[in-house]
Formats: sequence, C-alpha cells, structure tokens
Amino acid sequence: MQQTMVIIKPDAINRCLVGEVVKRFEQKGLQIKAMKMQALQPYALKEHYAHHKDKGFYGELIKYMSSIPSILMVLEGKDAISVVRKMVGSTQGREAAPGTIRGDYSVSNQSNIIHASENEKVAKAEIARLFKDEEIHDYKKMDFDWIYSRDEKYIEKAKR
Ligand code: 3AN
Repeated sequence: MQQTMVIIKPDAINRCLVGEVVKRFEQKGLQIKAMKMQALQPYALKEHYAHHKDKGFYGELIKYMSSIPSILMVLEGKDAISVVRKMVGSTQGREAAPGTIRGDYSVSNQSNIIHASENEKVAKAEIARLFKDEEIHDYKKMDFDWIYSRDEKYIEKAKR
C-alpha cells in the first residue's frame, strides 16, 4: 500500500469544511494512518513550497498557510497518491472539475482547501518533514477485506 500526505488548509478550517473533506477520503476507502492539527511555521512552509519561491504569490501563500493551524493527515491505500490527487482536482479552484474537492468547494487559485502530495518522492519527504514515526499508526481496519479484491491483497503481500 502507498501513503500520501494531505493538508486541510486554513480556508477549509475557517469555512467548516474539515468534516466534508475527511468524509470523502473515508468513503472512498482510504485509511487514515495519522491525523493532527498543527500550526505550520513559516520555516516549514518555505521548505514545503520551495519550488514556488520565485512566484509572485509566494509571500501571500506563506502568510495564508501560517495564518491559523491546518489539519495534517497521512492516508494509505493502493495507489493512494494518484487516487487522492484525482479527488483533490486541479490547482485553480475555478477551473477544477465539479465532483473534485477543489471543484466543489473553491473558487480561488490560492485558497483551494487542500494540499496533496504530488508523487512518491514528494510524499515520502513531506511525511518525514511533518510527522514523527510514532504519529503514524499501524492497524488493520475492519472493512479492509471488503475494500480490495483478493488479488489486490495478494499482490500487495507478494511485494512485501
Ligand atoms: P497543487 O497544490 O495543485 O499541487 P501547486 O504546487 O502548483 O499546486 O501550488 C501550491 C499552492 O500554491 C496551491 N495549492 C495554491 O494554494 C498556491 N497557488 C498556486 N498557484 C497560485 C496562483 N496562481 N495564485 C495564488 N496561489 C497559487
């Protein structure tokens, strides 16, 4: 199984959308491996958004993301990174497809509800940056056998 990191951003918290967002991931069948509220400090955000440091919106992005705490989650599932990115939708809220989280809840380029890791390398780095090992929980969810086929589980086991 693959892990990805999600940040439910300050706009979602101010707009009371945390439950809506978490519900979608639970209903999809993703497993919550870690979840916490954390005030993201500018130094951590500068690392997180280093690839945007030359963009005009960078300063505002850091201010918005450090304005109030965020909710941080580690989600696990088969191909979790691409599954979650598809559910999140494209970056610009006004362009994001209806049915995606951003498409349904955002009309902004900046305040677009949620961050999700974009690939495996980034996911590993983000999880390592923002979570301690002991905050990520290993447990078998009781609906696991109904979420994946026998083959999907066997292939996973064979990989271990
Ligand atoms: P994504 O979050 O979809 O991976 P990135 O990595 O291009 O997209 O952007 C990171 C964050 O920067 C976005 N989630 C958004 O909050 C902000 N952002 C991106 N583009 C703009 C923009 N044109 N104006 C303001 N903020 C932006």
